[in-house]
Amino acid sequence: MSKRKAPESVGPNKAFCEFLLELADYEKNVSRNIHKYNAYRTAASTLSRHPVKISNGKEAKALPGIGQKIADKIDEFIQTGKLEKLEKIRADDSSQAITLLTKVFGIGPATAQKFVSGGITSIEDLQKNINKLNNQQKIGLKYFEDFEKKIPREEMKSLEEKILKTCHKLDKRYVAAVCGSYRRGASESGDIDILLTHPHYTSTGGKQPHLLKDVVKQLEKEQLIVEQITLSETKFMGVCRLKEGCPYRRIDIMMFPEDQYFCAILYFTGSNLFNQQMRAHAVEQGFTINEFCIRPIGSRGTPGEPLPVTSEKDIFEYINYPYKEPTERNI
Ligand code: 8DG
Ligand code: CA
Ligand code: CA
Repeated sequence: MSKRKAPESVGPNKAFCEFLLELADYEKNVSRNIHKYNAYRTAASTLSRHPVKISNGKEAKALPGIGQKIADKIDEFIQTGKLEKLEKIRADDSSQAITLLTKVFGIGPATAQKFVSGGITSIEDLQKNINKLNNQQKIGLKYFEDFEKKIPREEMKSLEEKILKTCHKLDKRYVAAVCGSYRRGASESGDIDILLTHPHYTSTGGKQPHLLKDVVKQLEKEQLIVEQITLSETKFMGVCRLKEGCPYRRIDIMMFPEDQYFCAILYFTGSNLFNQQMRAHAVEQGFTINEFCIRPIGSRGTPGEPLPVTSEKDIFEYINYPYKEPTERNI
């Protein structure tokens, strides 16, 4: 999966969304406070969907997911045109360096901090210290500029067509779908997330490692996949390119048993925030959902047996949640 990308900051409250997302990034990468990160992102998501420009913190606080502290920041921003906290962060070289290094695929916040403490603070520094990088990070560095580029929907469509065609050339029974932001209708995506299943592969029927490997091998033969990062029975991470002249793109292919396909497609369609909210609702209704299955939670708090699922809608119905089309899951 790609680095968690910011929800789009658009609309009349764009300026607020932008500073909230910048604060969110700081909390994730530098302070490593995932709760604050989630709080800022939830607030930004709410504001990006609010149709009118808010004029003070109090108005913002009346919206879901915005508390007093964020309301205060909005007031400060409206009154002074800036945020002291953000000014400090921007002026701090080490915070800026950590934020930069985490943009490299394979470098997480902890590794970025380690590099920065060791004096490695730029992309050039990474290039000079290749020996300190693992395989995944080397690939992240090699394709740094391309991976920063968003993939236009048209290119996503062409990639989808090619990959599906390849799968079906191997075996008509493969079922494959591009999930992630593409399935949510995004005009551009950060990477390609493919979900793959096959009727011969079920959660009780044993492993079928060749099913994913065959697809990867064939896509390599067709020169679509150009680099492997990891390949297991169930997950491939790598690099692909539609054709010469196009940028290199990050691609994930996840293989799921047929009976878990719909929980998987729900999970990998996202958005991440949508999943969080849906899972929270599920728990309130006495269910637990993950990328494999939905299970009722028993009286002692332990999950029971997975429930039968034959569509995404089934999952929504179990937990009494109004069905949302993928394009309505962009929160
Ligand atoms: P993008 O690639 O266009 O930036 O957006 P995306 O397709 O929504 O994000 P992604 O990082 O490629 O992840 C694909 C889906 O995986 C995402 O929509 C929801 C699901 N997912 C979660 N939790 C997490 C998580 O913690 N990390 C990642 N990478 N994906 C997650 O529900
Ligand atoms: Ca991804
Ligand atoms: Ca994606």
